[in-house]
Amino acid sequence: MGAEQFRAGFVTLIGRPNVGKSTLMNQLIGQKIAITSARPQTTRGRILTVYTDEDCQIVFLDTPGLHHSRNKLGEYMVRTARGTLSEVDAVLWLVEAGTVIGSEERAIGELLDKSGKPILLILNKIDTVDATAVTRTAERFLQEFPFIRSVTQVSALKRQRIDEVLQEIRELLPYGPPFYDEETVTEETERAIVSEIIREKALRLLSDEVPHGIAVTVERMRLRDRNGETDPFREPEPEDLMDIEASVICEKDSHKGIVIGKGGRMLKQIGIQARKDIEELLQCRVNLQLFVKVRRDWRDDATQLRSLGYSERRS
Ligand SMILES: Nc1nc2c(ncn2[C@@H]2O[C@H](COP(=O)(O)OP(=O)(O)OP(=O)(O)O)[C@@H](O)[C@H]2O)c(=O)[nH]1
Ligand SMILES: [Mg+2]
Repeated sequence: MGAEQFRAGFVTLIGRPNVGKSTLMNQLIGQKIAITSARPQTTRGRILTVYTDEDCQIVFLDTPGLHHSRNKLGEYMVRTARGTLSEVDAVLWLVEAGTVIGSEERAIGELLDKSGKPILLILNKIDTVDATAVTRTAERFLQEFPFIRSVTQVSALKRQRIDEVLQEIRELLPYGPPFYDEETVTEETERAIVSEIIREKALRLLSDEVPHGIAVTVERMRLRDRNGETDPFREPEPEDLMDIEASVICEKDSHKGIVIGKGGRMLKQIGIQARKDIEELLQCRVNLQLFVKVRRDWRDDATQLRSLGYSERRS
């Protein structure tokens, strides 16, 4: 393929919380970078990942779900998602396959129409509803939102028709050289991915209101070789040990005990599950130490949000 025929561009994934944006993005690039959970508002920031093959490069932007925010964190999340619309060549609008159009879909539809970008509707979770319901959803969306370019029915979870999505995007991208070298999968730092993995386990294991008020910071990552020597510039080898110290931050004193659990069992479980994924990510052994801290009502505190990386000043 000659350089003049290579296509490259940016695509954002937009939709309500919990529709499967992060799951789909991970499937599109073939690697788990963004965390996912059955809880709405799992993704809190913009996550950039890269798909590259011999004739195109697609830079994906995963975004937080659009919702009526009830605190400053929520406002930041919605601003972040909307902000991606001006940066991209096309938009994947994700909805669940059985969705009945309501005020939320109309608000998102209006926003997307105004963006002037090509909108590809993705009906996700087709494994959960029957085929006639999926077709009906497609018809209703096309009728109500005539600006939609195409409709693709997928199951992100079951990896069904993922290639069709890539094909739809490919045709819309402008000709041009790639933005990233072909090995690049994400712009996220290792430290950021590690803290997200820990947050994912907390989201999945905790219940009620507690997990929504959780943030995670990684204080220290230090690699030791078999002899206990440390060298910050070395790539990890399987026999090495990465010492990681991280804090699980909650927003109320009463939540601290819940995160720790009876006899420390909850925190231990979060640690065990996180360590497994982190070892896979880093390809070395991991010693993970978790601490629990309280930062009272941090989700509505601008200073706290900034220090946790939930602000536009993040580079
Ligand atoms: N059955 C089924 N479940 C799915 C599918 N895709 C995603 N899910 C599930 O839906 C839930 C939400 O998935 P996420 O990828 O975290 O959704 P999201 O849109 O990124 O959510 P936010 O980050 O909160 O906006 C998870 O439990 C996924 O496993 C699918 O195709 N079929
Ligand atoms: Mg997400």
